Amino acid sequence: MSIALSATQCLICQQENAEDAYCCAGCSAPLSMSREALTQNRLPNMVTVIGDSNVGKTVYLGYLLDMLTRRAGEYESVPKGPFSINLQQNVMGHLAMRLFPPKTPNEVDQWHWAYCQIAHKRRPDYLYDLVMPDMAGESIATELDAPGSYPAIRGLLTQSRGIMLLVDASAAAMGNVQADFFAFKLMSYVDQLTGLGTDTKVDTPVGVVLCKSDYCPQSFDDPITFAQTNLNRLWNLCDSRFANVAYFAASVIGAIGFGTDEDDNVISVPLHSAPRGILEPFEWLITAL
Ligand SMILES: Nc1nc2c(ncn2[C@@H]2O[C@H](COP(=O)(O)OP(=O)(O)O)[C@@H](O)[C@H]2O)c(=O)[nH]1
Ligand SMILES: [Mg+2]
Ligand SMILES: [Zn+2]
Repeated sequence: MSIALSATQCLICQQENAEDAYCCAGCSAPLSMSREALTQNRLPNMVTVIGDSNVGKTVYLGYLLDMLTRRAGEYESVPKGPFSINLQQNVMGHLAMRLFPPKTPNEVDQWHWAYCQIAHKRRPDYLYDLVMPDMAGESIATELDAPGSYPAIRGLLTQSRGIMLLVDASAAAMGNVQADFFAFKLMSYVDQLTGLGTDTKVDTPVGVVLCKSDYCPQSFDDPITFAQTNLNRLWNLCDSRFANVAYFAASVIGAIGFGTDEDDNVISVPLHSAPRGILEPFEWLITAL
């Protein structure tokens, strides 16, 4: 990969930006990614978190970042830019009040990019860039159906060294095919981006995170069989086209209750948080890079 590093050029969509810009005018990616790469004189080691709308991306990533900043595992995260802290604060703050954080807006200019640098505690010189464009799943769906609609998604996936694909396991277990199709389409898009022939598998590591697994605990016992059964299209494509895929069940909720909001709509209430399988997919992915 050859990218000429410059503090004003967006790493994702290559657009030139003003000297004092905070976000890219083309794709809203934080320009701190370019600045960090330049000051540290290295190409980014990008890991992207992606998935359909409502699969649990915000909750998962907010929780993961919080665990990392509290040094729960082998790695430590240093947030770059206020949105990354806001994301974490938003998730932890709402869960503490027994609420899920509110939804992400749809407009491109309202995408929020979480960007953190991750360092291994014993090897602090080796840094990874964890990015999540907290975009609405609809934008990703639009890009998958009509490639070129959102150049940022293409730029991001082309440059990612690792991908965390989040899937709604509870929907999949209940026979909702949308969960499978979305992930299937996304992986097929990634496969085509690499432009490899049929005899060569894509070696970008992909961690498939089965979110909301508290609803379907069997996924914790055997995530591979779970995926093979409930996400069969995705599983088959990964099996035939990707060399480096692993499946992980994850959940942040210990028990869920049901209540109503001020308009009398039924909402789920996270009674207490009990993280399971949050760090594992991340640590696997970093090791696999
Ligand atoms: N039971 C359960 N529900 C979850 C979990 N994570 C998220 N959810 C539910 O999924 C909804 C969407 O989560 P969110 O992180 O906002 O999804 P996003 O659109 O992918 O960012 C939340 O409002 C919760 O109702 C989890 O670990 N367990
Ligand atoms: Mg979200
Ligand atoms: Zn850009």
